[in-house]
This record gives sequence, structure tokens and C-alpha cells, in this order.
Amino acid sequence: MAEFQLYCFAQSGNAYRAALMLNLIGADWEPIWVDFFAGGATRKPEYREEINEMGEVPVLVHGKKKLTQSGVILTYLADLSGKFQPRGEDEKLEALRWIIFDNQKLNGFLGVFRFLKNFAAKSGDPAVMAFLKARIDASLAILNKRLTGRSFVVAERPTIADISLTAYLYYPPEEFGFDMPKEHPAIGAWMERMRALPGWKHPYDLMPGYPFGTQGYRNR
Ligand SMILES: N[C@@H](CCC(=O)N[C@@H](CS)C(=O)NCC(=O)O)C(=O)O
Repeated sequence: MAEFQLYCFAQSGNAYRAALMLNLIGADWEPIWVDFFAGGATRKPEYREEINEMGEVPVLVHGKKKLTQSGVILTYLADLSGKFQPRGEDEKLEALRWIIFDNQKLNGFLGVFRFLKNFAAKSGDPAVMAFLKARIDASLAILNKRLTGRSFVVAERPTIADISLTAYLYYPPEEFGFDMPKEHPAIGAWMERMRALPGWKHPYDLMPGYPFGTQGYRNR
């Protein structure tokens, strides 16, 4: 059995943050596939009782420790490995600031937008999609400005804030209907720097369940 287990599935950018971190630090880890789509696994009472009361992936298991929320998992793995750590109080607070912004306003909205566009039984209401797209565009512009003239988000080296921000960005543009790296060149250049890190893998190559068994993408 590997040292770490990660509950995840290939289409989850939230889980990708944790999977990518494990790979980048060279951890001995294995994925545990969660049947989110066909099986609705995260909504089952046994998942909430035994795995995560919040009904979400990612969940990281390390011996007797079980952690959820990608920001918590990233912090734990950075402290444990000494890699991608923000250094000193200012960098730590700055990393947390970007992780919270990302969870709420960038990848938080991107995940919902992509779900409604591709996976939900009924396509997202146009007014809801337009609302989300406007929020996403505003957050992408903020990140693009931050990355203009700098290599990484918090420091001149990648930290867990950068890893958090990758969540949904590498999924194919057709799953969103817009091309984030093309439309936001500083984000595109930063994505290439992240892609060049040893151990980087695309979410569909890193986590199980793509293309998924019984359902397929609604819009393909
Ligand atoms: N802020 C959380 C978000 C986790 C999250 O929303 N995960 C989704 C999958 S991408 C989930 O498990 N949703 C289950 C559900 O809504 O039933 C994190 O970063 O870990």
C-alpha cells in the first residue's frame, strides 16, 4: 500500500490540486476513484460518515490522518515535504490570501461553470452561466495582472498558492467554451512554467476516471 491515498476523480480540478502536489513532491501515493457522476458517491450517507462529512473530494489519507479541503492538504504536504512552502509570515499570509481567493472566486466558479456546461443532467440556465462567466472573467483578469512581470504568484519560486490556482486551468478549452491561456497571456506563460516542473501531469493523466464509463460528456 502506498504511503498516501487520495480520494479523487479525473474531472475534479479541486482534487487535481492535491494530486498534482503529491506528484510534484515525488510522494508515494495512490488514487482512490470516487464515482461522482454515475454513482453519486459523495452524496451517499456512508461517504459522509466514513470519508468526508462535507461530501467532497479531495480527501487525503496519510496513515491515521484524514484531511479534506485542498488548501489544508496543500499546507500539510508542504510542511511535511518542505517543498512549495511559502517562507516566513508574509509569504504564508500571502499564499493563504490567494488560496482563499482561488477557492471562492476563480476555480470555485470555474468548477461550477464547467459542471453546468458539460456534466449536469440539465444544461445551466443562460442567465446563471452569464453571471458565472462574468465573475470568472473578472477573477482571471485579476490573476493575469498579478502574474504580469512576475514568474509565480507569491514568490520568485512556485508555492502552494500556484498549485492551488492550477485547479481547472489545464482542462481542454472546449469544456469551457473559452481559451483561458490564450485570452490571458500572463496566465498562459505561468501555466507553461508550472507545466515544466518535474512531476507535472495533466489532470486526465493523473487521476482515474477519464473518459468516464457510462455517461460521457453531455455536450460532446
Ligand atoms: N474547497 C474544496 C472544494 C471541493 C469540491 O467542491 N469538490 C467537488 C468535486 S470537484 C465535490 O466533491 N463535490 C461533491 C458534491 O457537490 O456532491 C476544496 O478545494 O477541496
